[in-house]
Amino acid sequence: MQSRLVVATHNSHKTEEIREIVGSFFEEILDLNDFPEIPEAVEDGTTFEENSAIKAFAASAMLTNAFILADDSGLEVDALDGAPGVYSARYGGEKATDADNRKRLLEELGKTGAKGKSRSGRFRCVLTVVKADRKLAVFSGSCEGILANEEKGEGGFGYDPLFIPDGYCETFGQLASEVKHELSHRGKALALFSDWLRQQDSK
Ligand code: ITT
Repeated sequence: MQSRLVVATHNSHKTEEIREIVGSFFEEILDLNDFPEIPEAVEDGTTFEENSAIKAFAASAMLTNAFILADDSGLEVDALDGAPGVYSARYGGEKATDADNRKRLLEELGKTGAKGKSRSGRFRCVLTVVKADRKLAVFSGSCEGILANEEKGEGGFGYDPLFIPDGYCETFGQLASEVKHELSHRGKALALFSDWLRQQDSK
């Protein structure tokens, strides 16, 4: 197996979660913050699958022969017809912070008047593994839940303080990171990646 994994992301929260879940498979896990010369990929796909592949191949073009994992993820809210979806990172504007995105989400949800279970939604994550410009594997995960009326909890990142996974009363911002990893879109996709890594090792 590879000793180094490069995660094709500038989001260090994602990298940290990936380290926590699959760190034991690699001697080191880097991300694009370690390669400032690599420009930001243009995420102009219309699906998580497309944007995940775009990010993986953009990094691969600059890091010849590196073992690369890209993560494209986001939140779909039923009362908003699936928004923010693939636009989750930019929901609050082109340079939006996580706080801006959460503020816009609460505003848009407020306009719908949706309450309780009608505030259902899900996180989605698509991981793409690329090496030497070849797509080796794609893994997906999703996590169903409902959107809270207000932010709760300081943990996690992004929309976590607003997302209550099914079967729980607390948001991902309140739940321990181990619990989030068991339930989350990324945790599920990374569990499939882990199985794949084990299979590669046994070949
Ligand atoms: P890269 O493109 O550099 O990977 P990004 O943060 O822009 O970083 P995406 O394009 O995949 O990544 O956008 C994901 C959006 O969904 C972003 O707003 C995240 O905050 C949010 N998101 C993804 N996973 C999440 C999680 O586990 N918890 C909360 N929010 C999450």
